[in-house]
Amino acid sequence: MSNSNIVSFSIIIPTYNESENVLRLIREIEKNLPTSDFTEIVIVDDNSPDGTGKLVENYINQQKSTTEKEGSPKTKNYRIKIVHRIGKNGLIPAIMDGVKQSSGQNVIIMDADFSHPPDVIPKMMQELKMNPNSIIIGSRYIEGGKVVGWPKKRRLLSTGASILARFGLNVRRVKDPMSGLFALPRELIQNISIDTKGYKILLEILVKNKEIPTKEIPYTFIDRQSGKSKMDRNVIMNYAEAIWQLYRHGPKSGQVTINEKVNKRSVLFLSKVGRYYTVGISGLIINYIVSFLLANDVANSIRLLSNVWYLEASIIGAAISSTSNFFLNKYWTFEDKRFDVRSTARQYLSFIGMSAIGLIIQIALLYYMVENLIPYRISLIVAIGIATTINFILNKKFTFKEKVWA
Ligand SMILES: Nc1nc2c(ncn2[C@@H]2O[C@H](COP(=O)(O)OP(=O)(O)OP(=O)(O)O)[C@@H](O)[C@H]2O)c(=O)[nH]1
Ligand SMILES: [Mg+2]
Repeated sequence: MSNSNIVSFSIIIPTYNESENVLRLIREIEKNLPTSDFTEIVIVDDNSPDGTGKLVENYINQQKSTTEKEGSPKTKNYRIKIVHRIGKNGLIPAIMDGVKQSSGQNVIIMDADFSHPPDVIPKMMQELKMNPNSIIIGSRYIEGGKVVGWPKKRRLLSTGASILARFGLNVRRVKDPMSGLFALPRELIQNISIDTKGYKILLEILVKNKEIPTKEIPYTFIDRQSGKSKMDRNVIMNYAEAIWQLYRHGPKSGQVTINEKVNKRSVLFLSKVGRYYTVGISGLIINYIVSFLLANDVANSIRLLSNVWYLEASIIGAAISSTSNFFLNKYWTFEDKRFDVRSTARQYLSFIGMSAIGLIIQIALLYYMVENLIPYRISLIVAIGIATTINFILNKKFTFKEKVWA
């Protein structure tokens, strides 16, 4: 028989405008709870305009009055609690509030919209009892798990974000690190400092507890059938921001492993390469527009802005675009915000010099490949790719005086 003084599990369910789901969900959970443990169902509502909080409140009172009239059934192995918050200020703060106001030795987090089927809850409890001190994750992405009802775009977004998180943040061991359904001992969640606006609290916990064992159990995620989605562009922006902050968490925690350092460096390196390429593309566009506008298009006898010979126009185009490339790379790619005349001029000359070297490499490679019967189009792409990367490394090291691999 369970001891009602000891709460084994607190199921924390954040809600915002879930009036169509919340009571049905509570009933389903009640039906599925094992009798062996005392459980607390904690609804954390952000003052939902649709009255979700009130509904739960009434439900609890109704249960209480039945108990008073008929006496508590001996088998009742749970209680329901509602936490009212003053307003909507994000999913993670709501969850953390729920955790604080609950008392279970273990905590389970789940959504209210039936995306997380109530019948996996007992399985998760069982797993956690068999593996105490670990994180049990309801997983869509291991064998046996799946997602039903998401359009292709959202599926792609979710898979992409998971991959980004798994590899970028070094939580490779978990296939579904962004799951909203998980169970863990209270200690692992209650003292964690959450410093992101993120949407995915599990990811935070995993990044900050790399040594804790995890176990995934498959379930079928079903897209919400009723109620409104809170997934909007804001959420995506917050996610990107949260990933970035978590990523920077590594060095702050002082517990970075060599592996993470390498990981972090490679992400940083790639992000700079990415910016460099982006600037390069902007340069091509600027070059094209300037050359086009300046040139006197003889063939079509159009006079655009001026009337220069097309080769001169092209040289001016190249000069303007290398200048814009230089400033964009200085300010954005290499985040060098000092603009005093002397050092900026020195960097500018160096940048042009490196670009010239890049051009020579590009032409040499192109010549070599085409002579070796590689199709021109492919050769051109490969040559530009290699030359730009070498160019990037040269500028990183000599123009902006950064270590190549840092
Ligand atoms: N208390 C509280 N709950 C929230 C908040 N945002 C979302 N929720 C709840 O958190 C759970 C997950 O939110 P969902 O809107 O289902 O998010 P999602 O699963 O990413 O997106 P959809 O299912 O497409 O809507 C649901 O139970 C929501 O009601 C919030 O700001 N405060
Ligand atoms: Mg949902």
